[in-house]
Amino acid sequence: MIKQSILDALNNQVEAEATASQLYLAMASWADARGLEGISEFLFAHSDEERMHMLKLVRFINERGGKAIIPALQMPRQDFQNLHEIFEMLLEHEIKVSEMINEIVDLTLAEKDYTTHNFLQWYVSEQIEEERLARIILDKLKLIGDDKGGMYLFDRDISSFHSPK
Ligand code: OFO
Repeated sequence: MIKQSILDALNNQVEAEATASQLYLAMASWADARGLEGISEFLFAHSDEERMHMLKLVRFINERGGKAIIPALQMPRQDFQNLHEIFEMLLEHEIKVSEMINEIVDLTLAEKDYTTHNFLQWYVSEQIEEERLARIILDKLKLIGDDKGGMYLFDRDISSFHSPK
């Protein structure tokens, strides 16, 4: 049976993944309303991925004899200054999620819960990839600056930067 401390941490993570999904959905919708087709598709897909991360946790908790808690969420930001702000926020959020995952990994070792420890390794790798991707995108946005032609190409090519898994 899964320990309560691990259960609480995993349920907290369910909320973090759901929050990320909603935030990226709000960003996607913002980009969609501005005709940024490639960027909105990328963000819609990223939002779906975060929901999948949440579902994976929900299923794992229930399989281990715990009870997954489906949380109420706060309304995410609806408006953003520009793409730079969006991807800065996204990177910041991913860094926070990585820290949370690492803390649960620490806890699983302290509690000798090697099953959950093993399960979390997928999230550890996933976070490396997501942070890497967000940094690549931010670097490209910095290069483009206010260049409209560059932004057109960025919007066209973003899907080839590898969507998060
Ligand atoms: Fe990108 O956060 Fe999920 O794990």
